[in-house]
Amino acid sequence: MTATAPDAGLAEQFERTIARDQRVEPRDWMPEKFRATVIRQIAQHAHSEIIGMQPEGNWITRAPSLRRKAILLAKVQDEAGHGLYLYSACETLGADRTDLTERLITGRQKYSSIFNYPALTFADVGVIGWLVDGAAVCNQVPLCRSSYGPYARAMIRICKEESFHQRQGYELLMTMMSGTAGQRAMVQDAVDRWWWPVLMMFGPPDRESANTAQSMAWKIKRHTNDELRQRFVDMTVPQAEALGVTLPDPDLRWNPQRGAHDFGEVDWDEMKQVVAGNGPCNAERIAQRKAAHDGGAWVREAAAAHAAKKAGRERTVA
Ligand code: BYC
Repeated sequence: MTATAPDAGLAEQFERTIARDQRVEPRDWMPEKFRATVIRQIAQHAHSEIIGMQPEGNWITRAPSLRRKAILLAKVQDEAGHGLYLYSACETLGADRTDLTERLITGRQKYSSIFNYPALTFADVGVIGWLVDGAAVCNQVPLCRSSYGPYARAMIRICKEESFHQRQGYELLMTMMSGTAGQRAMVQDAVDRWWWPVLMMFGPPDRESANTAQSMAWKIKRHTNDELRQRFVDMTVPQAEALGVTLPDPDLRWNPQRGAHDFGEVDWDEMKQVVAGNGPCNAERIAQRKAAHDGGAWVREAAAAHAAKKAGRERTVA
């Protein structure tokens, strides 16, 4: 139901809705560029949740105890759920889920760079919870106030679950840090490998962010990439201290003038390479997603046949 006629009254109403901090709903008129931007952001987010199941999913069969296995299974299942809410939110804008999946598999739509790094040890599962989900919470809590209604509402539940995920990661790491010297070294090694890629999750620096200005004006995004990256660093430093790990940045220090931490420059060339498809696990992640999609073809066919049969029966009864 795409309303394309830029009727002055409709455009004014849209602007008023944004100015008053109200939500744009699926049946409302919206500029096509707004629609395309929201579809792009939600689709990338949905793809990230689905691809994001892989690094941790690989550890389900190797979790060190039944308790850790049950926790991990539930977490990965939550991520599938997040993907589903987000694909549904995208469909309210007229996007087609099959098409979105196709775009992911063929590399025409992006997903978060972070999931192209490998989870090498079980400490990585804890660090993904603590830092990756921690960054996700920091980035996504403001999106509960995003101007597109179905996205904002989906984010409320997602954020509750993400903050639970973050705490489970931190609890796992606390347990490992109170274990052997080998376990503590494993946690530090995982922190050293994930810290910089996590800072890339917030997107390119504001000076290079193509979408931030317009997305902020439309209140799709509520803060810039750099603002949220700073907030995350400030939030994480005391957590690292409490845990007893060092963050691998020699330039990281409190700046009393700014009332915030200074920190080193992210390797933006590395980020560009990973986003362009040349990260350590890009090919593997997409191949696995494609295999799962192809393997599920019979389920989709059976569900469609069942739905057609059911509709036929209902027509006969009526
Ligand atoms: N990786 O103009 P910019 C999770 C793209 S799921 C790859 O600043 P924008 C979790 C960007 O999309 C985490 N691509 O863009 C799941 C844009 O692409 P186009 C996912 C990136 O949209 C499972 C271009 O670069 N979270 O937490 O204003 C387990 C220029 O950037 C990245 C979300 O999706 C990146 N890191 O801002 C555990 C949150 N960064 O225009 C955890 C929602 C940027 O070429 N999304 N790009 O298509 C957002 O908040 C914003 O879309 C972003 C980027 C801050 C990510």
